[in-house]
Amino acid sequence: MRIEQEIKQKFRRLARGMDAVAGEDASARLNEILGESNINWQAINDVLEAELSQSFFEHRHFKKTSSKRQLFDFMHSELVCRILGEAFPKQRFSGSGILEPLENPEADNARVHLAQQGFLILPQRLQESACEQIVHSLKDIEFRVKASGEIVDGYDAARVEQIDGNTCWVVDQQRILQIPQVQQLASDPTLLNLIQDYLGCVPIHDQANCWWTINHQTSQRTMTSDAQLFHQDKDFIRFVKVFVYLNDVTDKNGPHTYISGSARDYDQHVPVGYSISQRLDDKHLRHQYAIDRFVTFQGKQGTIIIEDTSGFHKGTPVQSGHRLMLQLEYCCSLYFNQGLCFSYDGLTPEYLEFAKHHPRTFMNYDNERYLRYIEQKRKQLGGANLIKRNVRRFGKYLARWSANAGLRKSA
Ligand SMILES: O=C(O)CCC(=O)C(=O)O
Repeated sequence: MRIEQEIKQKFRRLARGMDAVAGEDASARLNEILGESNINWQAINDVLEAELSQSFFEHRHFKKTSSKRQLFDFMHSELVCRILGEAFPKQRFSGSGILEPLENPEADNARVHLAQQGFLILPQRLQESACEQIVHSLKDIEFRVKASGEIVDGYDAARVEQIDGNTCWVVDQQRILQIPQVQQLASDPTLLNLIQDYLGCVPIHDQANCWWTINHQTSQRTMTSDAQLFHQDKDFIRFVKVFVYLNDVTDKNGPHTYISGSARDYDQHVPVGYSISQRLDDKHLRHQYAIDRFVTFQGKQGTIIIEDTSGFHKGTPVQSGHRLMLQLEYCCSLYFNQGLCFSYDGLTPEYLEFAKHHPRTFMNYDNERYLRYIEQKRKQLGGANLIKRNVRRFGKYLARWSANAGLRKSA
């Protein structure tokens, strides 16, 4: 069977929840989409196959698909989203949210800005009280220092000096999701409608993290591991992150930086032999992009940024103080899934009700899968911490030994 036929068949099976007329219309639009030139049929077929079999929930999915991530250039990810948008009909998100709704023409301007530039600073901020309640909850949530692997018991501004690295992430993202204000934001209709319009299909919630960024080391190694050199994320075929500053962010405490529009044209600006997880230095990108495309986001507590981080972005190393940043992520499909998922445990009745009405948005929530995932993650972190501790000990031993050897030589 020709691959186009296979794609059409799979599409019909995926779209079978639609009524007959809507199904016919969707199939006609699929034909139009597939009529476009330069299509990577195999990539589209693979995604539809994974959507049908839900193989992205299998342990080996990520490994099996990782070599294909380079294939998804912007044109193809947009195309896949259009197909998914036809197969799983979009539904306007409604209800009263935590954010002030956007009225036209502001809403239209926001959509156009996000579509063209790949980022948007929302005109409204998350209220101070909500930010403070989130910050308060972080005090009881474990963080992990990215560079050293050490576990920090909870967020504590007074302990910044003791942390051995530049960036901490939460160990268990479920704990962030359990904060009621985070759930209110993750289900906010204004936010979700903007994201749905950007992706072109129903958004799937896939991350809830927090970046605690500290002033410490500016070695190339730490800046690489801590996302403080320009890079692209390729977590999924198409996805956006939502960043919320939980404290005021100035040029001193690590503002996030983005190259406007680079999600669309990055392929024209990368060096030969570039691979997607590679870090690029500022010098290279300054030769490639006009200065006015580098955007540094300073902002008050509650500032919300929606960003397509498949464009070039980085955190700026902190000079003084620290930065706390909440991060949500939404994707078009769980293809490329690495296993992170959520459970329904500890979520508010309002959020659970919302989830019931939006099954695709919440398809990455599963109590049993979550337990397996977190168990495995704890095992991995335990092993990784042990290795890192031993490497550090050996490093210290080596430093002492060479200092002594130096002394002996000069004596
Ligand atoms: O602002 C930052 O610290 C960097 C964030 C980042 O690189 C990411 O979310 O992928």
